[in-house]
Amino acid sequence: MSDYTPKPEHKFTFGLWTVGNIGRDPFGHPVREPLSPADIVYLLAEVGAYGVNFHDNDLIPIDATPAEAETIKRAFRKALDDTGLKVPMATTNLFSDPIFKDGAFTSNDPKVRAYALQKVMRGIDLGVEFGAKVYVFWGGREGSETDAARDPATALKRMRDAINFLCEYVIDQGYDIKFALEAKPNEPRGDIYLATTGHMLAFIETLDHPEMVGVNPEVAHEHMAGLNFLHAVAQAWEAGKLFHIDLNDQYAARYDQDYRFGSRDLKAAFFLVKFLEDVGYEGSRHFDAHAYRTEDYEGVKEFARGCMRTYLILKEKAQRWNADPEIQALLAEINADDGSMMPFLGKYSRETANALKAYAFDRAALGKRGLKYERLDQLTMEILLGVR
Ligand code: GCO
Ligand code: MN
Ligand code: MN
Repeated sequence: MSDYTPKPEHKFTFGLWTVGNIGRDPFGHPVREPLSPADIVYLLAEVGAYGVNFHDNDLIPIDATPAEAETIKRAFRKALDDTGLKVPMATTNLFSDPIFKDGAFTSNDPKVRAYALQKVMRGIDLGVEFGAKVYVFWGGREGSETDAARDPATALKRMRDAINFLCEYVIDQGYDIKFALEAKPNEPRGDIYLATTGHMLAFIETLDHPEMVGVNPEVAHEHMAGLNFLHAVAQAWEAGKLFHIDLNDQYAARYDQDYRFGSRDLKAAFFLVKFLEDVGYEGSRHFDAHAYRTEDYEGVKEFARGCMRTYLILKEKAQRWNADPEIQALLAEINADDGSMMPFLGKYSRETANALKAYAFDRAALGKRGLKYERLDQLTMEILLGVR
């Protein structure tokens, strides 16, 4: 029997807003009493998490006085010291307060845009104070219900100006923190700008300091758009931009469900875990998910334990997949290469191009070849189903 106990080296993290979610939804009132940030830290330590992340206002309410803020920070710091939990990531709430109803960085009101910058700078200071090395930007309100309100190209320009400003702030302060941009197609706005991880990756290249900025892809957000999450993650990884990841689960074409990791599309979760482990991703495995609204705090703990346990089970399944002789034989066959195309598939030269144009391919034979992916997929399913 394998050991699926979470350990610090697994880098499992949760947000204060995840296990601390009180179960409010657009149709119903909270179903759980709020916990203090310090209590959430103790809860996370009990279930075996490595770290805890926060929005500025998860930790310190937006209207707290400096004295109240100090008291909260002291209790939070004590809980971190008592438990050994780390704060690898922090972020800003740029969506709850009415001031952000039409966006933060992209608002038409310059005062709102400037306030958003002020709030993020203070949030970065707070994150750095607790040791965060990644700062996430999720622009939940950066979008529209009607494009009459704003030209979306103007929105992008404002977004760029804001991130450029904040990169300079980090440099100026000498902080050791990177930015990770998180895309979401909709909810709470009708449409959110920069809707997918792919959009974000393209946007990053237009910034003044692209080296400081990566992405924070989230399973649910790509699934909401009907996309393949692993493909987004792989593109980010390949570009050196996978700075953080939000793990959860979600049915496509529905409201933002934020289910326990692996609870909906086990196969997608398997290939995701396999990818992260195979490539040696070293960042946090952050669960940005919520327990079902049916649960009390015992259920919340079950939820958190379940996220981590499923990850570790899938990690073991991935090792099994990698070690499976039949799977490996199939992969070797599928990827067989007799070297004859080597001259054509490397760097361009005029001679190579001319030789390739003149080469006679047996197109019919190549098109007839069966690729054995049915067998490969079924073997994968049998590993997942526990009979292999
Ligand atoms: C959501 C988002 C948020 C962000 C968080 C951190 O759909 O609500 O995923 O949970 O990840 O604000 O930036
Ligand atoms: Mn989300
Ligand atoms: Mn998220």
